[in-house]
Amino acid sequence: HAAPTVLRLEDSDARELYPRPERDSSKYTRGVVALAAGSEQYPGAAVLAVSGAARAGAGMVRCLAPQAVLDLVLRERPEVVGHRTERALGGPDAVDLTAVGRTDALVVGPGLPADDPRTAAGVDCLRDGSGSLSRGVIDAGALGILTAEHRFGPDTVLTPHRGEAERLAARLDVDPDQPGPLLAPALAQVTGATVLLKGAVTLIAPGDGGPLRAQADGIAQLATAGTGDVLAGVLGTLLAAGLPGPDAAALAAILHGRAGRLASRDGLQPLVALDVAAHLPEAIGTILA
Ligand code: NPW
Ligand code: AMP
Ligand code: MG
Repeated sequence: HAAPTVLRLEDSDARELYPRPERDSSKYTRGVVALAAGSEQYPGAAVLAVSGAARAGAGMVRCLAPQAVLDLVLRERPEVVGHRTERALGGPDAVDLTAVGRTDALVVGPGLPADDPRTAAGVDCLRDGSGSLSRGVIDAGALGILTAEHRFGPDTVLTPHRGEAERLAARLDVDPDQPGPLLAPALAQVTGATVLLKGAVTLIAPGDGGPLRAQADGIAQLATAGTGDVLAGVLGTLLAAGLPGPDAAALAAILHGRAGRLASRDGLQPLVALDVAAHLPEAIGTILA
């Protein structure tokens, strides 16, 4: 295989893509993102993902989680609408997470174990054909349940880090050892989804064989627990606003990288994941100015 052409993402791409609110926008026209995130083991992942979603400019953020997780989320982010999953789901067999109310995009996975009822239900919502929603993010624990039977459309984005990508590839009969610029398109091709492969250079591969794009503007201070959960939330908001999967993924990578740069003063000082979320408005403002 020859190495594919990689387009490097620039601020000008973000300026073009960011969905600025229109004069007559409402919270519903800007987009509603629902997140199935956070568990007893990882309650903080829900806080991080909803913070990324809210700070990226969502019209509304819903969080679907057990009460103990919602208590934590709402203490940190009172603007989030909480849905207790014990009630919203009515049991492990319930499939339609979007039954909680209007939802434009679903994020499933941050802080979720593979056997949480929300994991399979969320992935099923997004499945090609039978799914009730075509727009969403499959991250972390939800990547761990994907098999060769799963197919998605281009507005569903898988967001593995290298370790998750390799484990997924092994299950899908894709060579896990190939370099990122080959691995990301291979995973996109077999799943039909857009694949955002995270790392020092983040790669975005559309499922239809479209051009590979790279975001290399992040700083190594982003290598800390929970920054990927923030990214999943940002991406959910951009999908809820109606951006096509590959564009939403490109824009999320640019904004997340810039917020990390601002939060760490160009990499001079450490950051924590919530700092990345807190710097998203400044990242957006700086890029759009
Ligand atoms: P090794 O050991 O380096 O060879 P996991 P996770 C490998 C939640 N979080 N980056 C690595 O191999 C997440 O949302 C909650 C990372 C290792 O074996 C998930 O639900 C937080 N790993 C859950 O925790 C904050 C790489 O992959 C394995 C790699 C688990 O997520 C933290 C790690 O993958 C976290 O976000 C790379 N570039 N390359 C919270 N505060 O609530 C290879 N690996 O086991 O899925 O662990 O990413 O920590
Ligand atoms: P996760 O492992 O899911 O928490 O995601 C980690 C996030 O940090 C992703 O957005 C990565 O692109 C980013 N990241 C990790 N390591 C680096 C690095 N060395 N330089 C820049 N960004 C990084
Ligand atoms: Mg992660």
